[in-house]
Amino acid sequence: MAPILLNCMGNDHNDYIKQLVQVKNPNLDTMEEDILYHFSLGTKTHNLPEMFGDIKFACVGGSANRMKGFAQFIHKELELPGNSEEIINICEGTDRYCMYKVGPVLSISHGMGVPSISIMLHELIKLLHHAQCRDVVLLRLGTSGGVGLAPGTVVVTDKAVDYSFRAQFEQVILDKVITRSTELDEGVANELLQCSSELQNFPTVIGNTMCTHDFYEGQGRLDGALCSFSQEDKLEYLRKAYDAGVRNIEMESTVFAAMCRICGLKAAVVCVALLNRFDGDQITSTQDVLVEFQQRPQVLVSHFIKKRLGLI
Ligand code: R2B
Ligand code: URA
Repeated sequence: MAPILLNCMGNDHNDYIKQLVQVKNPNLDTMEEDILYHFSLGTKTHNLPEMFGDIKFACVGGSANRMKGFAQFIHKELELPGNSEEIINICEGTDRYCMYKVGPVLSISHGMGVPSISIMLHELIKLLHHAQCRDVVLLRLGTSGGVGLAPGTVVVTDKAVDYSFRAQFEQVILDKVITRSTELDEGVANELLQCSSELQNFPTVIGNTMCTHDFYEGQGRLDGALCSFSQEDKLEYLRKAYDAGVRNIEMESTVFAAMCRICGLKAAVVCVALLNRFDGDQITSTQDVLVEFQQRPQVLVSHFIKKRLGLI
């Protein structure tokens, strides 16, 4: 009898460990305190398990205002008590990032580009680890340039790829370039796609997302302060990207996918295409149209969260 019992306990324990957010840094165990500088939070100054232990969805996006708006939106969608207008920025001690907690949902801004989101992710993953959160899904809600898509189309990322369409992220560590895989969670992506089919008039595709280190030259735009290639060169590159399955271009997905994967976090990227890059480079839609487009990833992710919580 005893060995069977032990075995069961072992499996439960293994499952419990698997669901925890893993950090891959032995140094953290030896530190008396961990200061999450860019969040203005710390393990000694804040009770992170009490503040964040129930988090199940960490939603991130570039703009501070948009992520505040998302927190207010999800507050209404989950029909939580209190006034969504009075929601508090947990990171008010710093203006680097903003963070709002709405029930089991965190909404955090990450700024623009790989370095900015990667700093935020180091601290977010440590925060989730220190808070002993379990079974957390990370979702990036963003904007992007569409490749062969009508403006307003939502792209759920299949693979996050680099400038040469490889599903990898290169990180310089000391004097070496380390290559990390950027595979995302297929199950979550399919769940999101299913959610999109349950919404009315919600054009959504699944496709590869190319992550670049620049908005202008890095994305083959002809309208930056610098440009050394022709319209034909640009179109040829975009066609190659399209043939490699790329449906949108943004600036954070590869490092997001790579870091989540290494730390055992399920992750997805949901970005709306603001324009079709085959048609131009400038974003010409009116402010009202852009605001509505940017709400689309929020609507989709809210539907996903409500379904996961068994509310619909
Ligand atoms: C999408 O939009 C931003 C650039 O305008 C960048 O953060 C991204 O990934
Ligand atoms: N964000 C990007 O990174 N590229 C675009 O074209 C639009 C938004």
